[in-house]
Amino acid sequence: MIQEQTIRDDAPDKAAARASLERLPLDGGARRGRTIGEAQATAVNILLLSMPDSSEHMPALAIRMPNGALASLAGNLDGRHHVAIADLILARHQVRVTVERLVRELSPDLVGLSVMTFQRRTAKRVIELVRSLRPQTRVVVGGYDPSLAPEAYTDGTADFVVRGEGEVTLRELVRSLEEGTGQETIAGLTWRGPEGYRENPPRPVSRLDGAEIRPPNRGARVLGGYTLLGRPVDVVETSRGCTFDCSFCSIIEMRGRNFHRFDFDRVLADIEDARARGAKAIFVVDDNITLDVRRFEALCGAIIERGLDDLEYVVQAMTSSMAAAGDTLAPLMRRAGFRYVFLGIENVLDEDLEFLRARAKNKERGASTGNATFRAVEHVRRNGMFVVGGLIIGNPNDTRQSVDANIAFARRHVDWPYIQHPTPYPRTPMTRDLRERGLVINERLEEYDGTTAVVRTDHLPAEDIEFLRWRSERWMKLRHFPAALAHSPLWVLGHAREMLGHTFAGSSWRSAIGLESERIVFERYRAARRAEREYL
Ligand code: B12
Ligand code: SF4
Repeated sequence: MIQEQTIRDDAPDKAAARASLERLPLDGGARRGRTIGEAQATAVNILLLSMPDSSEHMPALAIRMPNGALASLAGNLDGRHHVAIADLILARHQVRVTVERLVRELSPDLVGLSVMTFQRRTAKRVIELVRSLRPQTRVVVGGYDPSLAPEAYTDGTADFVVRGEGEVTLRELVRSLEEGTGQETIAGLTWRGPEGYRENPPRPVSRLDGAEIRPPNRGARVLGGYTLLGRPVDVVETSRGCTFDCSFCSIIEMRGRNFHRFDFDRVLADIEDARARGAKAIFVVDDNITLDVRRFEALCGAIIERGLDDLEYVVQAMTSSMAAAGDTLAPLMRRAGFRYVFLGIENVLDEDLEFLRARAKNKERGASTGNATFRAVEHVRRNGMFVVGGLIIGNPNDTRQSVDANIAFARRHVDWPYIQHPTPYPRTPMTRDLRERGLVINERLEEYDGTTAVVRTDHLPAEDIEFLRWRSERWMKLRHFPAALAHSPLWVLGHAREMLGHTFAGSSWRSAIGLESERIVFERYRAARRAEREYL
């Protein structure tokens, strides 16, 4: 019942989308009016939400992925509780009406939100809405933004902030609410007591080796319509953590430098579960799966052996590992069903890699040969997979020439560009550095989506950097359309107009024949992005 519900994001009329919510389970409604803690040991009604905000590179029209954290959290609550997951990306044009409906139908005792920094403003608006609809509902926030900037939520916004990994912390929090006991002993939790907020000690990261972290509960999802270019998509994790410390990455402050693996039985069962629920594509969300290349190869072998190679996989990989192990790894990946490989190239210039603390990425077997990136790209492409090229341009010393060099590289060597600008996320080393140099020019966090330049360089204004990226990336993306068409003809033909509309947002017939400058088109594109960010 729950799984059958579908809000199609591209549904032409809102009535259809509303109708698809008609069948939300009503058991929560029967419990309306009760407050947790009133009764001893009663099940808690929990609603978990992820935010609708997406980045330019993840157009919701074509890519709507579930938030993996929420299913994992749901799978780790005690079975007697009622839990519903709603990924608001699936209802991005009807956020208000969807939240109203969910709160009315489910009467949640606890609403949990998963938030990235650029989603903070939307999260606060959603919380305000929830509180206005049901004042007795408690609010817990988690994910990267609340973990790394808890102070943004302890101004009355949230009742609880879960810092770092959430499964065990949330489980203990829900138990404490159910039993009416306090939160003093729950590691990793910041909570609101009678004398204000209190920050409990951090929770050590889980080693993922026992039964502490149970498998995800995808059955708790109450909205449908996940897609990756027309294929139903799900997410799976096989490991957590990374031992590198790139200056722009939030991972180290989030969980320290470590790497823990789930065992293969669990991973394969998880993929099977996703497939049984209809997934045809899997996004592997590991922080850095290529830290243990031999294990990754063995995993590909296990996927093939278990017959799970009929799915299509997308994964993020480190260039140095791919360059060094590509001879054996890349053919295995292809056989296992990998199609898109996101390579964190970051930058093709050594000086910029130094600033990003990512020089290791261009090394092969520890030697600074300076061409690991090229070798990695070659391995991926030679084996029939596509390179999603992650580059960061607009670093402090970047000049027009260095920006152009990276764009030229992307044009030649990547199949789908994923070019971003340095973005000062809370507590990363890069953020400190950029602030000390006075380079941050934009404090509107909702624009910290990676493709809005919010940092200038010593030589270029932020707007020019973004313009250069935007101008070239559109055409690079267009080049991938034939491959997408060959792979998913019906879907691409059915959505070609909208996809082109997204890629060339801001263009008009006047700009097409040269009567309007690209700068004017760029301004229109930026205005459209600003409007898009107003979800409620
Ligand atoms: C996979 C991934 C993606 C996938 C997302 C697929 C999906 N739908 O899940 C893709 C490629 C689409 C993506 C895109 C982006 N990502 Co991303 N992504 C990641 C990555 C690699 C892993 C995240 C993950 O799923 N981990 C597995 C889950 C289980 O762990 P988790 O999310 O941390 O959740 C745990 C806790 O945080 C907590 N928790 C989380 N939510 C909640 C909610 C509650 C209520 C509670 C109690 C606890 C809780 O409990 C969870 C279980 O332990 C991270 C980290 C990294 N190494 O780079 C970046 C990361 C999360 N991404 C980031 C960013 C910025 C983006 C983009 C904006 C730009 C970009 N870098 O590409 C876009 C925007 C996405 C969009 N919505 O449009 C940043 C976030 C920084 C910040 N401070 O906000 C990260 C940290 C990378 C970085 N730059 O440092 N991303
Ligand atoms: S290698 Fe990837 S996950 Fe690891 S610190 Fe660098 S960007 Fe973050």
